[in-house]
Amino acid sequence: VCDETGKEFTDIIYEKAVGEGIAKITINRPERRNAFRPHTIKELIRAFNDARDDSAVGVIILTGKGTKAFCSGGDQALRSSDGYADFESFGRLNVLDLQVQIRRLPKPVIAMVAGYAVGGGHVLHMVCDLTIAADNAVFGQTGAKVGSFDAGYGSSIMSRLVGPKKAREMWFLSRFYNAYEAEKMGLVNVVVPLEKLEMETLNWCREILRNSPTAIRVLKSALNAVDDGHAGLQELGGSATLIFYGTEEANEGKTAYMQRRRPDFSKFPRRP
Ligand code: 2NE
Repeated sequence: VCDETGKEFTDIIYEKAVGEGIAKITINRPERRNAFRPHTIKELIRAFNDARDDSAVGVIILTGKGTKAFCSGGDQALRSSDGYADFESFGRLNVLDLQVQIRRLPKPVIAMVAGYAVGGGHVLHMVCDLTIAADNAVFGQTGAKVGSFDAGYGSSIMSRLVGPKKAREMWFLSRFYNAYEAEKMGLVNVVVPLEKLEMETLNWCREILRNSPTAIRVLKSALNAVDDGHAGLQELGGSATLIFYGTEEANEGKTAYMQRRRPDFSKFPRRP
């Protein structure tokens, strides 16, 4: 599968189900339990951009290759004094850009988790809108053990999902939790047998795709708005502008400007 520039991906697999409205992005480093390097993140960002811009896509699945891991976080072999470095001499934490991208993407992103979702991989599933877990899934933060932390979404979203006490437990103790414990904690939406994971995820996608894309777009930004502060309100506000541009009232303003006349908004109601 090629990306939009025609270059082949090396660290991910990017697929679209033609006529279905579903894109699937798979982290493809199973020999490293799907740990990501900066290059992996760059490819993920390109694939998510493509799925966002493709109006035939309504839902995006994020997953990991194989059944052993969704993602084990940053590739520790590439960790440097200033982030993670692969082909470049300086390190970076570009996974933070990916988290923001998923959060602001106006389409639902579903994490389909088999095996380990740990460290930065655990944060990735948390920033997705929904998580469907296989019964072999394992969740946890390893930061305090390996000398790392995510003090951004990795902390604040977790606290929202599981509550402040449990979030402290997850981060301070670095314990792992099985799929059923994670479900009980509110970390995942549903747990299914491993062999049914893909089918169940597709069913959730299809149910979403039957519903109004605009309603879902506005709901996603509304559900994030308070937590995301000014950026969250800006995202929600952008949807309001987008919808307003389709009205006769907005069009009158633009048309009057183009015709160099005074706009006439008199016929538009001032609703209570
Ligand atoms: C994921 C886990 C629990 C799996 O254990 P197991 O026993 O199933 O597999 P094993 O043997 O540990 O791993 C298989 C191979 O994958 C590599 C291992 O080194 C091993 O390589 P070989 O010995 O076969 O050569 N591997 C697995 N995870 C890796 C990783 N993250 N980086 C590099 N190589 C990795 C177990 O593997 C595990 O605990 N992994 C480490 C999890 C972890 O600590 N991740 C980093 C957290 S920090 C982070 O992600 C982060 C952040 O905190 C802030 C910003 C950005 C990122």
